[in-house]
Amino acid sequence: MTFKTALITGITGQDGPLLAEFLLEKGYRVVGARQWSPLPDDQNLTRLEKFGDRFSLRPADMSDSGNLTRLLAEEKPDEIYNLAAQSHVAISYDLPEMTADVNALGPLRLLEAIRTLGMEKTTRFYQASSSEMFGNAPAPQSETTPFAPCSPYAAAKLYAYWITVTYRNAYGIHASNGILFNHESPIRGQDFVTRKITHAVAKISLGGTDPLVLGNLDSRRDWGHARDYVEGMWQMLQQDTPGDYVLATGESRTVRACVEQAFSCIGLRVIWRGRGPNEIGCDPRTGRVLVRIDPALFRPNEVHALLGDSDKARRVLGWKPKISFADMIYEMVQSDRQDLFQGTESLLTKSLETFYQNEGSAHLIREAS
Ligand code: NAP
Ligand code: F7E
Repeated sequence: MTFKTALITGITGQDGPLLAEFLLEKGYRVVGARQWSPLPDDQNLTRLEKFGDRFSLRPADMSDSGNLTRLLAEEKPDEIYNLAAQSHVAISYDLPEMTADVNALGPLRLLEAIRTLGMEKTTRFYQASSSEMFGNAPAPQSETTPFAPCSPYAAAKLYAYWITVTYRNAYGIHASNGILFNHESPIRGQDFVTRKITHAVAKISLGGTDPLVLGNLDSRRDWGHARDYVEGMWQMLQQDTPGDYVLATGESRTVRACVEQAFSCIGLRVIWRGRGPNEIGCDPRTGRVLVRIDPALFRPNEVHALLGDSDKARRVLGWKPKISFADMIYEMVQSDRQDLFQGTESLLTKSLETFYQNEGSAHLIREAS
């Protein structure tokens, strides 16, 4: 029996391993494309070891056309999921040219390789487009909302979106854009706000004394779980005709609400005092400062409110998110606590001291031990 082969770029990120796991469980052969590094971080890939040689890794860089073309020629994938990107919006202001090269020209290079190799009719292509492309367009945002990118990241992603549509229309490639709203998981990069929050909360629950330091508390995001979203990516490539789909939960929350949710997982309530950069979040029982603001973390241009309308994906793909925001944040806090518990002995010792001081988190500490 022959199984389909999927090529996933960005295999070391958050979505790459989760999508790979999903496809491997379906029987696919999966090739993960990883950029070269002298110190590779394969932590997120350990979950794939159980699939043996149905999963393999190949070196690939989105800035190297020859490398990408050879990779496609050798692996002959039935499906390509282009997840590789410089995906941090704030960093894209510091590295705008690199962001454009990887995020905009990277997908062009892959699409050109498909064309050059005559694989237009045999290889399906998924492009990881982003809700950031909507910028500050009025909510809710759907496939018909006009794009208004307002960061180098979003502008690069918008080029990638349109070049995907262009190659679909010009060359008949089965190429689809998933316009995905924010999605998170325990393996989310620690520089993204949800994971930064859950990691800091986990540390505090284990006796850490540093407050959580954030930027804009009032921006709103439509946060879903990455496990639900990788399924939607696959569903797009199983359709007879390619298309562009929004994946979103249809619920929008502030960063502030995410902080409150995460602290509630360890039995702490947060009350807010002060305004703007002087605002702090405190534990009402002790007055301890749990959250403070660093204006350096504000962005030059903020996307204030994202709220997705994924009606098309729900109707055409039958996709819908299954994991709630509260369950996702709980899972992330728990996972961070587990990692800290296993990795840091001094924190573990401290946590025993806090065990009796903080009734709320006692049950979590017991579970983690
Ligand atoms: P992520 O965790 O930042 O992963 C990005 C991946 O791209 C990493 O494996 C990274 O490799 C790789 N990469 C970066 N530059 C590369 C290059 N020059 N050549 C080859 N690989 C390179 O991102 P994610 O959260 O999994 O998101 C997956 C995709 O969806 C990204 O394109 C992102 O922009 C898009 N997206 C994400 C969200 C979200 O909320 N997560 C929403 C909408 C769209 P290293 O590990 O070596 O750096
Ligand atoms: O920021 C605010 C920040 O970096 C969310 C990427 O996956 O989703 C992600 O982009 C919000 C912003 O994600 C901090 O200003 C406050 O309003 O977690 P984030 P993002 O920028 O929405 C989209 C859909 C993508 O496509 C991207 O690839 O949180 N915020 N304080 C902070 N953000 C960060 N990172 N750190 C803070 O301290």
